Parts: sequence; C-alpha cells; structure tokens
Amino acid sequence: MRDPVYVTRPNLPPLEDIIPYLEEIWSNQVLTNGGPFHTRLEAELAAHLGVNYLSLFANGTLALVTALQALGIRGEVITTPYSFVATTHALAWNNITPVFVDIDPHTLNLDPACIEQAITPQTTAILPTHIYGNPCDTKAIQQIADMYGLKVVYDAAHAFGVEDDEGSVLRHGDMSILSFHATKVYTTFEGGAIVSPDEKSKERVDYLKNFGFVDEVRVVQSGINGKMNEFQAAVGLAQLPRIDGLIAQRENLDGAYRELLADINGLDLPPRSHARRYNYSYFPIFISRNYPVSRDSLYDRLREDQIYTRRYFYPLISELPMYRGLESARSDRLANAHRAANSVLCLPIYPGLDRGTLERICDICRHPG
Ligand code: T4K
Repeated sequence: MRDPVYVTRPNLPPLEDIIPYLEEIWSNQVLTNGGPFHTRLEAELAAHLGVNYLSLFANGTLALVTALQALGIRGEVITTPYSFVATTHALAWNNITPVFVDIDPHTLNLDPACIEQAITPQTTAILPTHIYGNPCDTKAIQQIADMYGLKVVYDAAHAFGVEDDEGSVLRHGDMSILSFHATKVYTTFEGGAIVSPDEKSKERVDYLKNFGFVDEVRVVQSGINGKMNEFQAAVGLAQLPRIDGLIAQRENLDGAYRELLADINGLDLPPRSHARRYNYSYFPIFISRNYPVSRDSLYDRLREDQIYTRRYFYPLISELPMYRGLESARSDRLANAHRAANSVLCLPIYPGLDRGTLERICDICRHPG
C-alpha cells in the first residue's frame, strides 16, 4: 500500500535544529510578547526578503485584518474573487464591503482594466492577491490608486521571496501581508507578517497587534492580539537558512511537471512566472473541454490512487453564501474568474515529493480514463 500524497507537505527543519531553541525558551521562560526569537526573526526575515519594516503575526489572516485597520480603510474595497476566503473575510471583519472585479485570464490576478469601472465615491482601497505567488500588475494598480486617492493592500500570502525586476514584490502598495501557515513555502506552523513602507507605519502596526499598548500604562489604539509566539519564531529561525534550497527543489518539480505534461490535449499548464525570482508555491493545471474527462473526474481519479489534489480556488469567494448577494458577485461580470475556478486543479508540489510519485501523477493525468 502506497502512502497518500497531498497537495503540499511542510518540510520542517530536522528536530535537532529545533531543540536548542526549545532549550532556550524553556530556560528563559519568555514564551511570547516580543521575546528574543521574535525580535531576531523580524530582523532576519526583513533582511532575507529585502524589506525594511516587517511585523510578525500569529497568522496571515490577523495580519490582513490588522493592515486594513492600520490604514483606516472603510467603505468599499475592490478585490479579487479568485483567492483564498481569508482575503475577503478580512474585509468583512472590518465591516468593509467587498467589491469583486474580474481577473486577467492569463495571470489570474486582478485585472487593472476592470478596477476603474468599479470605483464609486465609497471606494477607499484595492486589495489584490499575488495569486500563486505571481506578481500582480503593480504599476497599473498603483496608477489607478494614485489617480483616485485609493490605498493598496497586497495579499502576498503566496509570494514569500518573490521578486520583480526592482526587488521584493512586498514593497508595493501601502502594505503587504504574508502567511507562514503549514501549507506555505515558508512555515512557522501558523504565522504571518505585515510589510510596512516606513517606520511610522510599522510602529502603528506593532501597537495594533499588541492591544494598542505603548508601555505598561498607555494604550493608544483599540488593538488586537496578533502576536507571534516564541515557538513559532524559533521554527521560523531554524527554517530560514534552508529556504533557498527548498525553493530550488520546488523549481525542479515545476520543471519536471512542465516536461511531462507539456503535450496533453486539453490540459493547460500555468503560464511561466514573469517574476525575476519566483517561489514555485503551487502547480495549478487547467482542464478544458478538449480533455477526455472533466476536472472533477480527474480529481476523483487521482483520489482513487490516494493523490489528494486541491481545487484552489474553487468555489470563487463571490459564490459563497455571505457574498453572493452582492451586485459585484454577479457571475456574468466575473467570467474569467469562473473559468479559472471551474477548470483549476493544483497538483502536489513540495520539497520531498519524489520523482517516481510525480511521474505517477503525470501518468494519471495523461491517461485519466
Ligand atoms: N490569503 C491567501 C491568498 C491565502 O492563501 C491564505 C491562506 C490567507 C490569506 C490566510 O493566511 P493564514 O491565516 O492561513 O496564515 C489552506 C490553509 O489553511 C491556508 O493557510 C491557505 N491560505 C490555503 C490556500 O490553504 P486548506 O483548507 O486547503 O488546508 P488543509 O488543511 O486542507 O491542507 C491542505 C493540505 O496540506 C492537506 O491535505 C495536507 C497538507 N497539510 C496541511 C496542514 C494544515 C499538512 O501536511 N500539514 C498540515 O499541518 O487551507
């Protein structure tokens, strides 16, 4: 009997690399509230990612909710329906109305051409996702934001380590958020971060994530508890020296998939990323009418062999019960997003996925019937 194969697996540092960190935590008994590992990880991650102002969080969703708070975003926010539910939920948790617009059919990122038509007097910001780690059209989005005085918050949960021609994609917009969840390229079990553009913004974020405390007696904002704890930070520190090697392994798997799946009728490969540095976080394929079976039949066929792919991102967020009544959720306006959601299948990709298993997955994709 073969082991099940999942869409992703965390590739943790060897246990012996973690033990010294745990010994230090057990000895100094600082578990959270900005301890020494938290401080070190903030500095090391900022340096690794090529950004100046990074604040660690307990998870990516809290980071997103807090970024919207920190920027005082209200009213309506233009966003993508083709993302993980947390992108829109973060707006809902801030009493902000999401306004869905369609995605570009090739990049699957928010289509800047659709943004302008959706702007109303209530619009205050744009919330795009760098989907699968592929950079959005940041120039076009910023131009629109500048013209209409809108903020831009990037959901960069998939974009750890991604760079465009001028550096980290995380420098774009007014803030970017990252996720370090167990399923992500870089993990701290649960975790996340906000990347701020300047010291003052980082300071505001840091107050907000710690109940608004400035010191023992002064509370300047109605903040939340978004802090990353020392155990998470220790995992992050032990993981950081390995991350480039892990991404290189992902790149090899991406190359192998492209080679073995290249000429299958009706199975479209993801476009190659135009990022200068990419992280190969997902391997989405797209099943069209010319393929011998439906996307869901292929999903089931792979499951029969205990290969658990995922339909990231189906259903669209705009189809969920709490959002589908919105005018902007109308399916005729989101044709590209619907096409992607109905045809996508994310194949397993993670360091440690062996070549034999990858070939078996590709064989099933070639002969699904
Ligand atoms: N924005 C975007 C664009 C995001 O993609 C996400 C998270 C967020 C914001 C929010 O960030 P966080 O608050 O999560 O930091 C997963 C993750 O829970 C979620 O973090 C992620 N996006 C989303 C794309 O995927 P599920 O429901 O698919 O996860 P689950 O538990 O089914 O795991 C998928 C596979 O991963 C499993 O079949 C096996 C493997 N796995 C999973 C876990 C949790 C492991 O091997 N070990 C594990 O511990 O949502």
